[in-house]
Amino acid sequence: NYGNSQTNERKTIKKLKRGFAYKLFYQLGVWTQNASLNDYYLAVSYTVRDRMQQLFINTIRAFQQKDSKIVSYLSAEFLMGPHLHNNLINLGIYDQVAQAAAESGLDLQQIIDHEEEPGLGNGGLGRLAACYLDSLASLEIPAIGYGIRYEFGMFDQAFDNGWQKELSDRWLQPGNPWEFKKADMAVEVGSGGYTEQYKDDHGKLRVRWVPGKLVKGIPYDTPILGYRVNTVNMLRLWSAEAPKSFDFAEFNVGDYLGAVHEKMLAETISKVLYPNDEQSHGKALRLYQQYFFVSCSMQDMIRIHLFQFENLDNFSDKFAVQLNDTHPAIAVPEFMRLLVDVHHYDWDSAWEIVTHTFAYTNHTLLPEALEKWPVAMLAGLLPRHLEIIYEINRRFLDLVRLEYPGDVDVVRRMSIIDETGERYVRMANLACVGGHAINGVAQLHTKLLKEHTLVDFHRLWPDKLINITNGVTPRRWMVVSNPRLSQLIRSAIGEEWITDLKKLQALEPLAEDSAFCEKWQQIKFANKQDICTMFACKQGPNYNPQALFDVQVKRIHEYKRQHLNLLHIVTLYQRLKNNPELDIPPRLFIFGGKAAPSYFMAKLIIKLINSVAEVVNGDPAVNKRLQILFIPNYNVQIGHIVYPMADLSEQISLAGKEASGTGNMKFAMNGALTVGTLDGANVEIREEVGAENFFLFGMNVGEVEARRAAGYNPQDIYNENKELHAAINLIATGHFSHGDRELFRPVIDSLLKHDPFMVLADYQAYVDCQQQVGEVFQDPQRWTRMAILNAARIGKFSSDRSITEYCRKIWQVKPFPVALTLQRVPD
Ligand code: 26M
Repeated sequence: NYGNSQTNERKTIKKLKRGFAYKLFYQLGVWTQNASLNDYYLAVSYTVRDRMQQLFINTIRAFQQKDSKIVSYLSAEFLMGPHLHNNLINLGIYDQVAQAAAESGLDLQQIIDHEEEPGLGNGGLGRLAACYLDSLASLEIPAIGYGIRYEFGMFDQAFDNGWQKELSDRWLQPGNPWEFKKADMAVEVGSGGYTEQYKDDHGKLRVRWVPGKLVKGIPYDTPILGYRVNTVNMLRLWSAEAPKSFDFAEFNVGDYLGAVHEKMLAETISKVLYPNDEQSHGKALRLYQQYFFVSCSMQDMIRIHLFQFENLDNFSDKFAVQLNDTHPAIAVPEFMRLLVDVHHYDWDSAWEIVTHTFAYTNHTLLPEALEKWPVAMLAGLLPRHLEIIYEINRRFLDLVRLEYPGDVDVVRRMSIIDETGERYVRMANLACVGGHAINGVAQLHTKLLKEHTLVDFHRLWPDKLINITNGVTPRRWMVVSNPRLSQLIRSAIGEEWITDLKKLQALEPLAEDSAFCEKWQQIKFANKQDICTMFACKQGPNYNPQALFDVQVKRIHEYKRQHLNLLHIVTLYQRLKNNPELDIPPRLFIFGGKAAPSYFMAKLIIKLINSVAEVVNGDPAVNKRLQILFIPNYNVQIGHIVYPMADLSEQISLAGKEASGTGNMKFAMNGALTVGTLDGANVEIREEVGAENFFLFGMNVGEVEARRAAGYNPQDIYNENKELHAAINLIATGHFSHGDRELFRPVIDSLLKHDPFMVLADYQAYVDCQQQVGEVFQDPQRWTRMAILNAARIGKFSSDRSITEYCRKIWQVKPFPVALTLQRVPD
């Protein structure tokens, strides 16, 4: 009934317009004439948020039904990215809101772009948590994401003369319309103090922790919409405040300023997200952040449980708790403490509940990234937890000794306490012992966990270690960020792929359809033009949208080998200088990524890329065919722009170092081809899209091991490879540093003396492979065909598939569709 739906549409738009005006006037207290862009952003967001409330409240009601099992995703990081656009897409009201905005004299795109993204994560691990929340809601799985409401998220990156500068991220300053503060749901968390034994009412000897200090955790809830379903899950982030009773006590003895000071200290707990660097490993504040959010979350789940059941016996039937890396692993002794000390369970029953509740995801093989905390630090901060960890370890090591009689080495390796020097608590061992499942994040990663990092645990419990390959949400990474491509796919094969990504397979025959291929090319070109207009080149001619857009965006780390990419650029630069007639397609090299503030080498690599960019972009002899753009402040928002315009995705880590990677999936979904090593999920992507549609180079894990065993000497390669020799010398002799030969010496020295990530060993294979890339790009038909096949065959890497596997293999949860039983408030 067209006429009727049209009047409904008009009604919706009219209501939305009224909503904007109402929010502006009553909630923001401004008049249309003097409203700022931020006022409009808030007014639109509040209007959209109102439309989520009925679903949100009904979902929370469903959580309280006895037969619904809830997934709790515990993560120190959630890199959510902007909410407004995503919520409009998931609610299915983008077009109406755009129309209502237009009729109110507003540009919806401008309002969307105004949002300050919640960047409460470093990179892959935090963004994975966000994709998983999207899939959990879209699959109608009841779920709560538990984390920390950092006042300052990931720092903003700026460049100052090519060097990274860190600026504080005040994301809450403009106001956050997506969260609800739940002051009445606050919980208390202790620290320090001592433990004591006492006799309870029945004369039973018990232990209790008498903390020296308390802080309050206040939950802030953000609704997480599923895609066009009734389920609206919740992200519950904890903010630290000083308890009232506490500063009153100080006030009574007259130390008012002392009390204010203590209050300030309490509030630093949730002040800032630590950028991931090794430096933060020893920091008591970081450990306390972890304990703080974990304790709040466990207490919260217990409260929810006891609201429905009279005891905690069946807790693990109600909650499945996933530990996102070891950052929340202190949950294991905390839950034991709550069960034994507070709820008076005996040890064995408590342990049964705990181990059935938790499961642990490992995200790294790098030994230096495995978390460990000094025993002395735990003793001071969490004395009861240290006792409990010792008891867990005592019982666990008894089991190990029983299994391997006389093997003292295996006991030393598997112990939760590292006693090789200063004593540490090994958080990975604690997480392995305290849960019923451990998973790696890609097939290769899981295999390496089984063979190296967690080999002893795998031998002891052969069924515990499983693989669940990462995935990303096609809602955000296609529908939201690439509207042109999504529309083309919709008009070709319908919309089922949005919730069932394997359906993209229907695109395969269209790779032979010249009309479709032409549209595909036009869209890529339009996406590339967008970025050329957004970023003007500072040193040379404007960026050329005809060029091959060759993109590497990810955190700057030596194992990810941004400097290998750079050596290729310098090689091309030399070739062009030596031979101006050289027949290679024009390329734009795009970089994005932040370096940890204390990671000297990573920051120097940023400076090096920017320095090469300055010379190359400014050189008229090459800058028609070679240009470099380092986009500052790479974050989710920039990701929305970058993935849709890429021709080539750089996934060039040393084999065995990248656990999975998730950017690799986002690129391929948007029709970029990959140049990559056999590392992380690249292996599976290549398997899916076909070896003939993937540019593979470099050593595999076995070859890396063999090369190292044979005594790897990078100097030999430097001496033998003429082009490499010249490229390194060009940098070393100051060509990119105004003659300064010292500036980049640490990078050069590292490469020539140790080269821990074997950049030189893979250099020639990489350069040769890139030569092929260039040749294929000069055949646009062939390139487009390959790109379409990549997108068509990428279905496996939807986070919907990952989450479905977690539900079946680990959590034992099923969809619980939400019925809208609670009605809206009456008009
Ligand atoms: C550690 C100490 C102090 C402060 C922060 C940290 C820390 C924070 C995040 C350490 C590591 C962190 O993240 C690691 C990470 O992002 N790993 C990536 O996880 C992705 C999702 O599984 C994988 O795709 C990547 O391969 C993996 O590098």
